[in-house]
Amino acid sequence: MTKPVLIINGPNLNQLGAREPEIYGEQTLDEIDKLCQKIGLELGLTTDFRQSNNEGEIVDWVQESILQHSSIIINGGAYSHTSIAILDALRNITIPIIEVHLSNIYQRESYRQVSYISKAANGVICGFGSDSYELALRAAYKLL
Ligand code: CA2
Repeated sequence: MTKPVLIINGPNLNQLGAREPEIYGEQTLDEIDKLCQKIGLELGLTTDFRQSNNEGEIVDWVQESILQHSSIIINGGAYSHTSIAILDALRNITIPIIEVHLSNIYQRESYRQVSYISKAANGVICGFGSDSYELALRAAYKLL
């Protein structure tokens, strides 16, 4: 039995659907969780979907994944652009890591165009709204 795919969502992503739908889409994070469960079922994968506004908690989850999960999908939110702590934690694991973003960060402000998480990820999917998560799950499946 394959271990669950850990899907980590960083700061403010719990607010999805409330503002800026033109950038992030209209889905709530709960709806994205349900989408991931549905795609996971199709692929024979279980998902463990989480959100935190705290950098240290995300570091703890990455460390936990070493024993508990088959792969990580991570939308680090704004921490993607700032957190060496999350990068160090990701560099210390060997399971596949897929970075996702709802928006195309390369079309946005210059400070969003750099991601520390990318330096540890097998690949990056961005710009497809909630479909970024579906594509990331399919990528995780191929890597497993
Ligand atoms: O495009 C993405 O997925 C981001 O990771 C989303 C982050 C942003 O800081 C990254 O640069 C790109 C922010 C998510 C905040 O989302 C909100 C949505 C509605 C209302 C408030 C926040």
